[in-house]
Amino acid sequence: MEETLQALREALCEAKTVAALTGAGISAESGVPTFRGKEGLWRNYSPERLATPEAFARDPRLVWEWYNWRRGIIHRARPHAGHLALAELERKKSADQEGRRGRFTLVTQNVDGLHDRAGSQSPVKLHGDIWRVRCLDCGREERNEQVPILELPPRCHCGGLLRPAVVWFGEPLPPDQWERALAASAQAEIFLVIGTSAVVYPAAGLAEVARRSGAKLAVINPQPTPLDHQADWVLKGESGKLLPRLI
Ligand code: BJW
Ligand code: ZN
Repeated sequence: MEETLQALREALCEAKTVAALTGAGISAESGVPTFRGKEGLWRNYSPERLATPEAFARDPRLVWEWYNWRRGIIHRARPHAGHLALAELERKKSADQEGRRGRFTLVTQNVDGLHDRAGSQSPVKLHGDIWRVRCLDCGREERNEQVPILELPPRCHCGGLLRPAVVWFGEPLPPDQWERALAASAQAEIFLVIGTSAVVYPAAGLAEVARRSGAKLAVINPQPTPLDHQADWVLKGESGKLLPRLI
């Protein structure tokens, strides 16, 4: 493990462009539940049964109860040393390096905002933001930090139903965020995959985009992932412990 860490550390130092894709696992050590695995289930509902426009249409109150529960947990959570290490890597890479400017792009599937709170500058948010809501009728989107939202389901000034401004199954990702993620992945010399089961597309496909464009791949996860066999480095462990040691 120490050898792999050291090899990746040296490669990160050398690389001019680095991108990272994070998932729910990076927030697990902050106390935010992941989606999959038995701890990921909420009242026996899987994310595939709650995170869909059909589920919201059928029972907006039930879906909002799930989001209320998660907003409470995230509100109480704090970023940990792993989130801070990624913010630090970003600062290191954007500082002038021997006259050449490096770049680090953080792409997250998480909606919790913990990367922002750790100091990352405008991370790419592929799946939206749990602290924003959008009206089904007039389309107005706004920040909403109420914890918990008392009247469920909440309504817009226009009377329309408000939904969380997140990306559910079957919905397109925000085009501007997707474009940024694609560009960063295609340009990366090293692509880090941290705390994601890498089964939800198109996000998981970014690793393949990076690799086909010549990037080396590193996976940081205590469990196996479908990307391990194509990775140049596989670090089996928790992001809160490994990332500070790496960076
Ligand atoms: C640790 C750790 C520690 C634990 N340290 N690690 C069939 C085949 C292929 C694709 C499809 C298909 N059928 C449908 C699709 C497409 C679908 C999809 O991918 N489905 C698959 C599940 C099969 N994708 C979509 O629908 C996407 N949209 C789309 O494709 O649009 C096309 C379109 C185009 C044009 C018009 C219309 C449509 C949208 C996907 C949206 C996903 N949304 C969610 C909810 C977001 C909002 C919210 O948070 O409420 O996103 S679902 C959920 O999964 C959430 C996550 O971001 C996402 C990924 O999960 P993640 O982050 O990987 O978490 P887990 O729990 O899976 O894994 C945690 C990992 O951490 C584990 O590996 C642990 O080991 C690890 N870990 N502790 C490090 N301490
Ligand atoms: Zn409205």
